[in-house]
Amino acid sequence: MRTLYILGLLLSLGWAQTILVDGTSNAGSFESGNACNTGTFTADGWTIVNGTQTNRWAVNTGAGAHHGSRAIYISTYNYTFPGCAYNMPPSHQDINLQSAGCCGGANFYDSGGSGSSYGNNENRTITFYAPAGQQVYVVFTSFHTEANYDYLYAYDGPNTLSPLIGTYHGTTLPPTINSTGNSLTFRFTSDGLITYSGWSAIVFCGPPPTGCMGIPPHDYNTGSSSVVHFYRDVTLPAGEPYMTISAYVKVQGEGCCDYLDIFVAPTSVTPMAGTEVAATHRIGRYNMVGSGWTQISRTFCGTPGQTYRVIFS
Ligand SMILES: [Ca+2]
Ligand SMILES: [Ca+2]
Repeated sequence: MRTLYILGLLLSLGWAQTILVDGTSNAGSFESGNACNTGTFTADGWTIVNGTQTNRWAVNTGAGAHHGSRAIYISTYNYTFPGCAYNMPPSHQDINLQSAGCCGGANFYDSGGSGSSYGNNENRTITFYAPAGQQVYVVFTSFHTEANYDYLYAYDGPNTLSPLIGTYHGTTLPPTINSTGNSLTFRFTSDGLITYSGWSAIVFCGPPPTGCMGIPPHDYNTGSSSVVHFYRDVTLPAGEPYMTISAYVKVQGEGCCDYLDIFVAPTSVTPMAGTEVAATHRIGRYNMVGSGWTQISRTFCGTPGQTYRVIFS
């Protein structure tokens, strides 16, 4: 039997926030249930998928949280990584992210850095290395070169002889890219006229194949009828590759079998009662957290401007 309550408050820390659930004055709750306070509750932008189950998602309206009573927040913020910033170098550089202490994130810019443009007639390369068995991930947060004249190339390997991943120019933000091995090379070339601001990106190491959080596969599988969900879509703001979902939860279920899961999936994923969301989308799993409210916080990264489906199951 599952007894899962989600509630929460969240982390402010000065980041931009989207309030997903605000328990104040019964606004924004998911649904009333056996353990809920009385009152009128609404889904407030969330889709609840309970099927025929009696499980209830509840948002407490009890005292004491960041925004009124209890809420779930998503926080986004621009990261900078002190000591871990690389401009496109005049001559080739190999960057070992692990030995530099930058596997958790490094800022990567054109030759002009974050504040200036690249130069004319550039031909520069850099290679980032993750530890063996991991991959290099790159999330672009801004991009502007002269279309059809100033090109950024990404190669899946240690040099420009490695397979070409993509060629980027103009004002279209490159997609999030990653190596298949543990190295990724960039080359930038510009012609002799007209320069722009270049790019800003975040480079980090991560395990294959599930992306930023590297959540390992799980071997747990339920009987089909007890899987319920609630979900809504959230768009990452421009320039914001990271999203942190924070909440206070109570999770009291069978130690063997009952979990609260948090997923971030493409909007093509539609949760169905009785069916688990694919584990590859999971960013958090909680079981036997206890009878008291416990704060949880999970961060994932995606493509700025893209819409994702946040799913609690
Ligand atoms: Ca140019
Ligand atoms: Ca720049």
